[in-house]
Amino acid sequence: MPNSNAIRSHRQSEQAHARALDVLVGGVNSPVRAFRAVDVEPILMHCAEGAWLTDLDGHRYVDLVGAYGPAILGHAHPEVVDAVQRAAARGFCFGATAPDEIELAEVILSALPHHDRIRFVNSGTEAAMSAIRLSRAATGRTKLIKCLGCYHGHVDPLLVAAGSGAATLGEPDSAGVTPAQAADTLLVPYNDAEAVETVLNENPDQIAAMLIEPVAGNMGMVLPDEGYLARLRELCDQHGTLLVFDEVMTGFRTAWGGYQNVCEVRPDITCLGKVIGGGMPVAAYAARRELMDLVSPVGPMYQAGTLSGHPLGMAAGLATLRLCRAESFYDRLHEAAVELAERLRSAAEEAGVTVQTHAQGGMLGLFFSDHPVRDFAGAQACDAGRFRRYFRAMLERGVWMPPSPFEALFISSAHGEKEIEHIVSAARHAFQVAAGDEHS
Ligand code: KE4
Repeated sequence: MPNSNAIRSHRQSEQAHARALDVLVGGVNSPVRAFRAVDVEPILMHCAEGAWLTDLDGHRYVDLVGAYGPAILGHAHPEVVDAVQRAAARGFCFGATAPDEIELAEVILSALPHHDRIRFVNSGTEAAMSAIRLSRAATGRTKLIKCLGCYHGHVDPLLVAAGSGAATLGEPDSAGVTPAQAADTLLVPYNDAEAVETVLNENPDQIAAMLIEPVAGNMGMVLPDEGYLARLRELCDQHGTLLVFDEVMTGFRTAWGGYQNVCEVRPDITCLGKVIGGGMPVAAYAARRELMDLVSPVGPMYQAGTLSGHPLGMAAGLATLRLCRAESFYDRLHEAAVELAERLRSAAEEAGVTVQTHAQGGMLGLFFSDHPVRDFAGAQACDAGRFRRYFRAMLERGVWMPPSPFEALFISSAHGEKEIEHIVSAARHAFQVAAGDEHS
């Protein structure tokens, strides 16, 4: 039974955060960690192992953030730690290609039937930025389509009504993105193929690519309607527009390879990240050879990176994917996510609270909404007050959740029965709190 740590102090976190505020913008290196959406003092972490995190004050939490996706094996998996340590002992990076880059590329491409070349970069943002440049280089067109509520990193032309952090901050357009940069990006609701058809028809021969998260994970988690992604494939083929699947979050998280192997829709370009680096800064973009051969040094599209294909990241990624390749790894993860989503839904019902839940592979979503959520407008209409109360109550009961209603939840292969029971038991209490009013 999780004991409440509401009475426990967070003094070490408070002191460290005060120090951080003097040197790091907002005391963080990524906005969501500032806990602005939940109006709670940020908590800083000391360490993590398996499904558990320990904060600076020694409080322990079952992790439902998974570092926003990478920690599919849980934290500090001994085989991954060992692989990184062995790679580090050989030197960190050489300014030259090393064998692990080749091997990780082979493993990833073996899982992506429609792609036969890949380029490693260091963040999902870089992968999306490169995919945009490649789409424009390949088509000679400039315009892009993205979905309201989908997030592809802080790429200038895509910070136009972005989801995730920007949406939480209530600033759909980011300062510093010039009108010219935003002008080429056309926005459509997620799960609305007709809107995409209209935009393509209104901009004939002008749209280089449509970028989409095949399972949306930055407006909370929203699944694609049956046939939606296949319809996007048809429309892109009709209009000579490239279909870019941003699988930075869903890649090797929802299935071996990614959601493209679940929905069986062929993207022209795939962005990857998170799991493929096992928690190290590794991302990538991949496509068929005729597209990727446009990239330097083979083709005219320039893209480079000092630390691209970093040996320690490659080692972590290889060790992680080797373990993800285990027999029925994703089936077990999916079953656990479905079971947890179902138990959370019934715990909410016991408290008289209606929630919508989704689960796919090791990702799950929970919305405080009486209606199914299938796009960003639906996610924005959810009860933010209930989310805030639920978040705080879960935190006090030792469950680490994303401090924003516009994030997905993640479980790992390290989440066993004990962790699931801990989460559900905390949730029973937290839904009671959520059901109360803001001042309860
Ligand atoms: P990074 O540049 O943060 O490595 O990746 C950007 C990105 C691209 N595409 C998708 C689908 C993503 O989910 C992300 C990053 N996801 C967020 C979580 N919603 C990272 C967490 C954060 O911003 O701190």
